[in-house]
Amino acid sequence: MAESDAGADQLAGGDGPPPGGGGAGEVSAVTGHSTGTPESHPMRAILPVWLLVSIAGDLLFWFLAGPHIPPGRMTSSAGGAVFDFNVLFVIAWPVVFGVWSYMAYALWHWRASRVPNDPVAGPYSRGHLGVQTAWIVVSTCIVIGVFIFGTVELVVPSGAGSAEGPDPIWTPSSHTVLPIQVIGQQWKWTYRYPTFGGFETTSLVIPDHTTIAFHVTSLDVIHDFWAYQLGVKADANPQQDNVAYTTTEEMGSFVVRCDELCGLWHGAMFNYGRVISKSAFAAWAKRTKAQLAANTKYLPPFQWTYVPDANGADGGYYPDNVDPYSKVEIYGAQKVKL
Ligand SMILES: [Cu+2]
Repeated sequence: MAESDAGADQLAGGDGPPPGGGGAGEVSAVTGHSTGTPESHPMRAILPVWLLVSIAGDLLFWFLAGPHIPPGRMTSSAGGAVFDFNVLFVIAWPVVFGVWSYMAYALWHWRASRVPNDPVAGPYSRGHLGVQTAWIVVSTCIVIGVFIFGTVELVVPSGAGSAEGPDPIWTPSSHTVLPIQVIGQQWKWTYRYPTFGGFETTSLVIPDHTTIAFHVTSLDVIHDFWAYQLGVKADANPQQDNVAYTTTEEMGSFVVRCDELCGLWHGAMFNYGRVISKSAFAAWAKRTKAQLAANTKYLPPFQWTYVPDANGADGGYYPDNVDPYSKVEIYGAQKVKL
């Protein structure tokens, strides 16, 4: 901005050479106003246009695109991510459009063909107090505002769907939190339900309108539990209980992927999950607990973390006398013949 003001001053008869054929009486093609004095700088005439396009763009985005921004609103953390993105867009758009406007003005105003014999470099600008003050004040307000907004948005939804380690700083206000253990291993995800006897499944089923505490861990290398539609992402580290909270708000299905390069079949390390009604979940949990009872007894007792090598040669999680690829195993996978 400062540069443009000084530039206009110079073009209007300051130290610089007169613009080609124009001089003090130059008429701006952008605004139709004279650039003869600093008060009538074309950028001032662009301000109302900038304001109008900024407000219109923000409103159109908020009401037309905003509700459809991924990852949707299946959980508090997904909805929070959408809200945060939309607010940041609304803040960013006037800045982006302001930069574009000035760039368009600069490209037009200082184009080579307009002043054929002039050096390409524009004039220097120094000492415009108003522009400098506005620049610092506006920049500071935006940065501090975004900092406060970001901090509040991180704290209020109990960590915003991100993992907080074994001892979370921010815990949910809800007193009924359903703990679900997420276990990563090369190369699959499984889920244990400690409040239902510790059975283990290969798809993640969770009840609607419930605060969930995901306890994410790994049996081998570092994986990353990424349930995109839930807005939850947490590293799965061996012998670490990494806690991530979220509250379900809509029913639907979602994908769980590994988001940490973890070996040859990392790309195939995904499965699916569903958010179902509370009553359907209660029935599902009761039914699944009974169905998997024969498998559950072979699992190690539920713990927040596991020490794979302490238990045996088959990767440790399963007892030595149980082949994890046998028929009693719940995954349905076939043992690879080497
Ligand atoms: Cu992985």
